[in-house]
Amino acid sequence: MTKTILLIGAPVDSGKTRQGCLMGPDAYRVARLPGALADLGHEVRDLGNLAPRPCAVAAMDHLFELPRTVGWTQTLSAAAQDAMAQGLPIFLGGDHALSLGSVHGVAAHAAAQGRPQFVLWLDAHSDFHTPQTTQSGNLHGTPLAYVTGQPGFDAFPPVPHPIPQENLCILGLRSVDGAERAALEASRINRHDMRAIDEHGIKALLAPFLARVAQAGGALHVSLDVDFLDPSIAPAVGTTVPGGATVREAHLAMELIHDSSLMTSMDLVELNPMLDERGRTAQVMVDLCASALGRRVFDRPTPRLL
Ligand code: HAR
Ligand code: MN
Ligand code: MN
Repeated sequence: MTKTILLIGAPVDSGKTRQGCLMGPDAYRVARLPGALADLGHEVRDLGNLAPRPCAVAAMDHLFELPRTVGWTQTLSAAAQDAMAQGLPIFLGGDHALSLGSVHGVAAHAAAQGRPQFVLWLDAHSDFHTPQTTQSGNLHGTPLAYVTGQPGFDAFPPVPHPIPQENLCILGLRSVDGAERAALEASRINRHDMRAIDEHGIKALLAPFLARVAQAGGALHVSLDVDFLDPSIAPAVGTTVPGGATVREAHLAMELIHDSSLMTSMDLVELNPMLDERGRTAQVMVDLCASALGRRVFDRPTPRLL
């Protein structure tokens, strides 16, 4: 089925100290993301790049760029709610702090429609810190705590529609801090580390989650962090962790997402073009996004989730 796809540039670079993700949206354009999606028959509208709302909250010493990140959250939540009324938004990051806003916005849209919101988080990291537990002070490590309604985000917009923990699935984990690990273990979040992918394969982990989304008639937001991938295939990220997903594992995840017809919004995050090698990371992200939206070699006569 062809869709109206809205490309929303979100050059967020305030979520961590190492700069460069602000070049991400243009790298995706240069790597021909709009053309790749149009080739699949979709109507593609590039809405250009957003800018953060000026924000008057007080800076906090232990948090990097808090006011700017709050401003981005306001801007992105509003943009996400707008875009959801028109089609399928793809947020071109920008670092993962952008998901504070994109997920906040899509969750508000789903709530207004009376639909449960689900989130698939493909990442080496769990990004489940609060502003109190983060050791680095980097807010790109906090979006999952924010959108599930954890306390401690007083400087941010309130979260009237928290994502229920059981509606979240994290795949690819291999770098989880102590405080996050304790919080995750006490939570109902579905989480799978790289060992689980090694032992069971990505389909055995992802298909049951997709089946639950389908069963619930839910909206599905997919947040793809570059560092989900192994650094050997995706070097352009500030927080590389060896032992990540292979090209084929990642494509299979995207292909299953496409077969499910469930994805309603997507983030492409953490690409730092300054760290890339001849654009190969931007290219692999474009190809993965195309797989999620229907690129394939052969049709499967009966796509099956389970
Ligand atoms: N947990 C570490 C921290 O809080 C690293 C977080 C890194 N996050 C990302 N996105 N790169 O997943 O600083
Ligand atoms: Mn992340
Ligand atoms: Mn990460």
